Amino acid sequence: MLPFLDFSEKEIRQWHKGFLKDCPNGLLTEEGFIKIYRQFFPQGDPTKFASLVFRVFDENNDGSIEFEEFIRALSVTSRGNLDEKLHWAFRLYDVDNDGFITRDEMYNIVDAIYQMVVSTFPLSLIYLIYCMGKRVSP
Ligand SMILES: [Ca+2]
Ligand SMILES: [Ca+2]
Repeated sequence: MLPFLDFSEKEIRQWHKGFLKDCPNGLLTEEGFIKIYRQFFPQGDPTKFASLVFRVFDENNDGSIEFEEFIRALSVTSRGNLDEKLHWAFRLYDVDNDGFITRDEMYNIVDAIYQMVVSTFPLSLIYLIYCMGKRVSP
């Protein structure tokens, strides 16, 4: 089906089945994406973070995540090599897509993470995520 991925055909079929269950028309909207995040972070507000991640998933920028985009992002974030993961994370931070991560973009993502996890995790963990993020900047 999609031979360039690190998933077996069986795994891809399973993901596809789950994807179609959540999105019968084969398209995951930003709203639907945020809803998924809400299930994982019911205490916080993941809206901002989910929107930022949505941007990276939606590679062709058409406002929805097709299954191919979904599985590709999943493949990179779970099984990609370090370069692929860093590249992916860089795109997450570089909101205006100009190839640089500015201080504002860094604050933006930290703020998004903070809103999402503030009531779920202790502050020390948020700081840790922030430090991990710093290592991604060029
Ligand atoms: Ca898309
Ligand atoms: Ca930028």
